[in-house]
Amino acid sequence: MPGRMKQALTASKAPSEARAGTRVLKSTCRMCHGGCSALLHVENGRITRIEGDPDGPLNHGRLCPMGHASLELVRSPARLTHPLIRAGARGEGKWRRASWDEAYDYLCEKIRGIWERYGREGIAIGTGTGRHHKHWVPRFANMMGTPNSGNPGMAQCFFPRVNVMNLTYGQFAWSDYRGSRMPGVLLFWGHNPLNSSPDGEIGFQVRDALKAKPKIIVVDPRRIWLARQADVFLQLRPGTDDALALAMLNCIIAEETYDKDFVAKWTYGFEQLAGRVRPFTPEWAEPITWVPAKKIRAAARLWMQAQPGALEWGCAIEHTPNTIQTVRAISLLPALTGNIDVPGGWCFGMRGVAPFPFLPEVLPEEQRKKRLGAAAYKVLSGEGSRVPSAHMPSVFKSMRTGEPYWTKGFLVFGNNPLATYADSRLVRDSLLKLDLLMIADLFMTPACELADVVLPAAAWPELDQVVAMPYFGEDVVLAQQKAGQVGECKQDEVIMTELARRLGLAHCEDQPHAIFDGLLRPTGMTFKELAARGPVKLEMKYRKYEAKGFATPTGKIELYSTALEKMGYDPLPSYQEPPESPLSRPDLARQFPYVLTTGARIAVFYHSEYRQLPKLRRGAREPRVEIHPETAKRHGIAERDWVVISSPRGSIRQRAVLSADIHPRVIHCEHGWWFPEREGPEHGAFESNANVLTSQAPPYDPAMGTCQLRGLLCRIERAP
Ligand SMILES: Nc1nc2c(c(=O)[nH]1)N[C@H]1C(S)=C(S)[C@@H](COP(=O)(O)OP(=O)(O)OC[C@H]3O[C@@H](n4cnc5c(=O)[nH]c(N)nc54)[C@H](O)[C@@H]3O)O[C@H]1N2
Ligand SMILES: Nc1nc2c(c(=O)[nH]1)N[C@H]1C(S)=C(S)[C@@H](COP(=O)(O)OP(=O)(O)OC[C@H]3O[C@@H](n4cnc5c(=O)[nH]c(N)nc54)[C@H](O)[C@@H]3O)O[C@H]1N2
Ligand code: SF4
Ligand SMILES: [Mo]
Repeated sequence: MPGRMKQALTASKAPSEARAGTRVLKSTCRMCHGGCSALLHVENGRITRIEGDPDGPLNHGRLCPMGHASLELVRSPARLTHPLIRAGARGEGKWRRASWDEAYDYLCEKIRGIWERYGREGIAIGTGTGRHHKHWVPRFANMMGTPNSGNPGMAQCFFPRVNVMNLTYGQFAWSDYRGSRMPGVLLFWGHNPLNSSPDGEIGFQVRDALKAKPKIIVVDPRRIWLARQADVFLQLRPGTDDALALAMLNCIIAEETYDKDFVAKWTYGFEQLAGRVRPFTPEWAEPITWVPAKKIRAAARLWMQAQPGALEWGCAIEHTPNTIQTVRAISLLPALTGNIDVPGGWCFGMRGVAPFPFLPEVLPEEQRKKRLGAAAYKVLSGEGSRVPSAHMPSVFKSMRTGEPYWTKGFLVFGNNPLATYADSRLVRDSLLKLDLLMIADLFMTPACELADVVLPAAAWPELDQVVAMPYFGEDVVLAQQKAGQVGECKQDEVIMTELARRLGLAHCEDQPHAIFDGLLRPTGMTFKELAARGPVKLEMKYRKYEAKGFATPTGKIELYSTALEKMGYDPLPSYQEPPESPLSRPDLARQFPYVLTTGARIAVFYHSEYRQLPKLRRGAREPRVEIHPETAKRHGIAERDWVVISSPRGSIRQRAVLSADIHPRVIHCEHGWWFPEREGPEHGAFESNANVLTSQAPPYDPAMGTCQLRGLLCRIERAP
């Protein structure tokens, strides 16, 4: 190990004592995006216990309810254990058991047939949110020669923030909880990390940071637990975050509370930004956002006064068609404070692992140009993106219509498309048109029921992987270790590698462990060494930009984005009313008078997952809709009544939870619902699923192709 690196790493202690005859492996929980260190106890090749690792740098021995249910996941009798090939008509739910050889042969023959008739772009590759194999999917797509890979996140989750931060700051920034001081103020913007622990930002760290009693500002249509602790709570109308952020910028600039020296030295385009936000006063924002102007001012002042501050933002700001400008506006709030890359502020990570070999170079140029969305949405699919992805509404359209060409095959590694993409019925209609649908999953989901081939995937304690957290910060490097195997389940990376070998693709000889070792090269360790040693934490260095500037075209934080301008987009943040809202569609609002938001995370489920696990299902037996008591009364709805929630797309039912914590004009539905306990093939997939209500139709975000998942219109009535 290089000397410098050796010093930077903090070793962890040996595993805690185990029963005689038991091996204890150090691994990393991935029941969510992951990052909590866990100990896997193994007896006779079987996992017998999973517990938090006291040496875990992010969790210090703790696990959340989902982490505690890991063993139940491994042992669930509902797990898929061997490959299945469709035996009846598509979607009929009839299957025959197949060997892996048979499944691979079937897939390779179908794939070659599609290549011959429709070209390499005739197959799209899909996945879900950041699981262990998230990078392997776009890599596999490049190897397959298809420009089209994607997932229901990308345009709708995290990548608007990642790409905007790259364009604006040159790198993604994270809140700093390990410096010589804690943040003086935490701004939680559409984000509840205590429930969600997203992207390797573990909620336990945020919980610990609260002990230092920072000032708290919360921007949320619901009075979540954090809002109860807050000094200022801005209860906004869903989908109007852009207007609110512009008004805060207006306030900071008009009151001249910004750090003038830092702004002059390290930012680009201040005068243009000041000119842009001048009309967007808090008084202008009040009727749009429903937040009183004086509260907007109070939030802007507190943010500037209580520095250093950390911005904690979530996916709520990525669920409208003005995502990029919304994220841009919010991202500039820390820049004006000057507290960038300082202890207790917003910091750049130490990037402890080597760049992942995505292999963009093996995708021929003429294929890259065919990426669906590439011409229109350059921040999602083109030069503005870190991990270019296809525009998924366009991919589904190409399945249905053959425009601009046919997508005939869809190979999916870990996603339940009927649950998590907008407009579930449209997604089903699209999938039914395919010649080949393959899904690798842990369970037989309603989407699997539509497939030709279903492959049994390994769960997190059954696989090896390098985990670098948080995403695009990579300050902590951890290993996941294979501690057992259920049935014939295989790890996704192994399935992709074997398919590549049988299809004779470029780089098919690369083995997963060689790639793990390559990623770990900067640490001087091999995967085996990391696994034996346990988690390592890189020593944090601050104000890294002072040496080389920011990695943007001007070397400064681009308040005015020259990169966005070059791509033909607005270089300054702007406001756009969501396309389906009380202001933009007053005609529709007469029939659908409430503003709908969906999918605020709950502690027991991960999107459409874990409804099979009794320990977690006990925490939320049925889908729940949150309604203000006054609103409920108007419709004769009592606590626990079944409620029909309707949008212009369709209707679902969920159980009423009456709560004064939600804005009276806002309705919140849980997302991801289906009922594994119900008969297939549908398993109630369209009964209570929030995405029956959402739409993947245009307009989209002009740079990112994002559609509207929150802030839509709806109505409610008591179910008969
Ligand atoms: N337990 C659990 N953890 C998860 C997940 C899960 O499904 N379950 N999913 C993972 C994934 S992929 C992600 S992206 C993260 C997401 O996690 P977070 O980014 O924390 O997002 P949410 O929990 O969806 O929403 C946070 C808050 O946004 C509020 N909100 C709703 N609409 C709006 C709006 O228009 N504007 C504003 N400002 N706020 C709004 C909600 O009321 C909610 O309290 O969680 C990850 N972690
Ligand atoms: N209405 C609405 N829709 C939303 C959201 C919302 O807030 N509201 N949130 C959006 C966001 S932010 C995101 S990121 C997406 C998330 O969407 P997804 O990540 O696609 O979530 P799921 O549909 O639950 O897909 C996960 C599937 O993968 C399986 N699985 C779990 N682990 C593995 C594994 O290791 N290998 C394989 N092969 N399979 C595995 C699970 O059993 C499950 O069936 O949803 C989006 N959809
Ligand atoms: S926060 Fe995520 S990684 Fe940590 S225990 Fe819970 S599910 Fe596992
Ligand atoms: Mo997400």
